[in-house]
Amino acid sequence: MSSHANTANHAHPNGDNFLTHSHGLRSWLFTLDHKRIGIMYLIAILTAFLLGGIFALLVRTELIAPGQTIMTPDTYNKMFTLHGAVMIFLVIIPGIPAALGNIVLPLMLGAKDVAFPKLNLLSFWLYVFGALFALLSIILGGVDTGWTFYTPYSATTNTAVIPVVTGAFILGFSSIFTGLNFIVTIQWMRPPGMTWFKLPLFLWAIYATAIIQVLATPVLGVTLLLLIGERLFHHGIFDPAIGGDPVLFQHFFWFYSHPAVYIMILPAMGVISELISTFSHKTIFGYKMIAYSSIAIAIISFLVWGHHMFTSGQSDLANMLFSVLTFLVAIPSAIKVFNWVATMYKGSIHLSTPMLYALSFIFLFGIGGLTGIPLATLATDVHLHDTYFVVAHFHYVMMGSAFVAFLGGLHYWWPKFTGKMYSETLGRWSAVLTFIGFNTTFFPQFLMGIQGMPRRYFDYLPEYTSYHVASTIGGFILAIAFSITAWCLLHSLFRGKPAPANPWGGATLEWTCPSPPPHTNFDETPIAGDPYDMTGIEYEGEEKGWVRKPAGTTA
Ligand code: HEM
Ligand SMILES: [Cu+2]
Repeated sequence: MSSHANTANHAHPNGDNFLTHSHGLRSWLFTLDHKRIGIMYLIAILTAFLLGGIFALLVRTELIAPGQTIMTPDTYNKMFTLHGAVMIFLVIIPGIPAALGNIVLPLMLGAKDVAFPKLNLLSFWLYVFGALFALLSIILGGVDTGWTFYTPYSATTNTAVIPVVTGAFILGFSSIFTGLNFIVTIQWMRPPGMTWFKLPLFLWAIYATAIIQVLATPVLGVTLLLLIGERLFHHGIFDPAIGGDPVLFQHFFWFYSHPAVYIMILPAMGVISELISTFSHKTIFGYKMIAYSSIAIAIISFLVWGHHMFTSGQSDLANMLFSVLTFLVAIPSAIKVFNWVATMYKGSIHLSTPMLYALSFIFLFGIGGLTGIPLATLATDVHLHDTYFVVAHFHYVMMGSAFVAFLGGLHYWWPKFTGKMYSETLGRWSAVLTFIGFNTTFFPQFLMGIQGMPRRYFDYLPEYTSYHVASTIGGFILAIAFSITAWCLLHSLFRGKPAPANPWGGATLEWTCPSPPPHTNFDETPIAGDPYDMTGIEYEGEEKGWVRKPAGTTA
């Protein structure tokens, strides 16, 4: 039996919480409080998302008709490069771990902070610094290599490759330090009672992600340094004109970037495990399998990079092995989906805003994951490679899954760290509209991809027009949906009702401390029980939220 504290509904004795604990800009910029660092990440990441979103809308507007619409081909190349680089390196990779993870991880552990608070602050500043470097390239005229920086083009183009690549290099350190910090925190700071198999699944996912961050990111760092070296000193590693091998760059790049896609999706899966259980008011089905599958995904993710290079002239044997290994990823992914559905089965499902995002995730990840299979199949990939089919695939997994899970998590933990409830009506509308806008944008891209529309092209044949028009309209629906989300959340800060400690009925430890939590989270280290034990958690109205009744007092 778990012994969660029951006092949580009452504000902290002296009314102190981490938001009011100290005042002034300096108290934020140099804070060592993981919650404040998480919030600063959140603001930075959402700002980057706004910027990346504007680039996306410009790209989609250009593509609404064949020929030139609003920008020149050169500007178009820079626009999709910036869009991709900003969204991947500044939004999706740090989104869940650095922002939500920072806010929630110590709370879920009943801990006062992460293991290395100063390193945490350093990670944040490295993020800001790296982002500024990357954006400096805009002032310097932009970059046109695509987010993949493929050589030899990236070694020879006269656009601002070096600042962006340096930015990505610095961001890599931010990611590595966050990973290290989280590994040590989860390893050493679990409270009494929290054995490995009592660890919330979000934390298993963060742990698995952190391992990838620490092991894969250095490879990207070295690769990017070599690329900078190639440009500055022409040492002939990647550029065939001076004796280099451009395919080597692809190997190095994907050796990081495939695992990186799991840096994006694993934490998302972790969020979904929490949401599905809480909003079904049921213990999670197949806890151990979900936990093991996170680790399995992390391991397999290192063995499949070659599936990005089936058409690069790689040997047939390598192609076959990478194809088979890629199919393996489907197994742990499917295990998770099965367990989420089984958790909902006969649950008492509440379609609150975060749950709508979770359901969207399951659907969109289903499509994103399944469309990976024809890409992993040699015969079909030769046709689909470098078409819009790939673009649709990775948007279903990165935006439809990882970003939607981020939004789900944001809405789930929002009342916890802001202390405010947002409007459920607005929240649900924006979740539904996001789902509609997303599918309108990206589903047509599968269809045109199958028919041969290449990715990254400025112009296209007239027969693709209707797909592009639909896709552009979808993009603007998404823009409306995100504006509603932003309004809904910002409005709650000023007008929202105060949030109870546990507004949703979650059983993990973060719901036992007040909303917003005090500076040091918990007065005493709580004793952890089963993180998905919902027995005795009952709803006591809007003001009190869900309260765990001591054993024996419930029917
Ligand atoms: C779950 C099973 C998955 C399978 C079997 C799979 C398979 C593949 C394959 C074979 C490709 C290469 C296609 C080509 O370029 O011809 C690919 C591309 C890609 N996938 Fe997946 N994938 C899966 C999940 C994911 C996830 C979860 C993410 C991200 C969160 C992701 C992100 C990407 C990206 C970003 C690319 C293309 C990058 C680029 O060329 O710009 N995939 N996927
Ligand atoms: Cu991959």
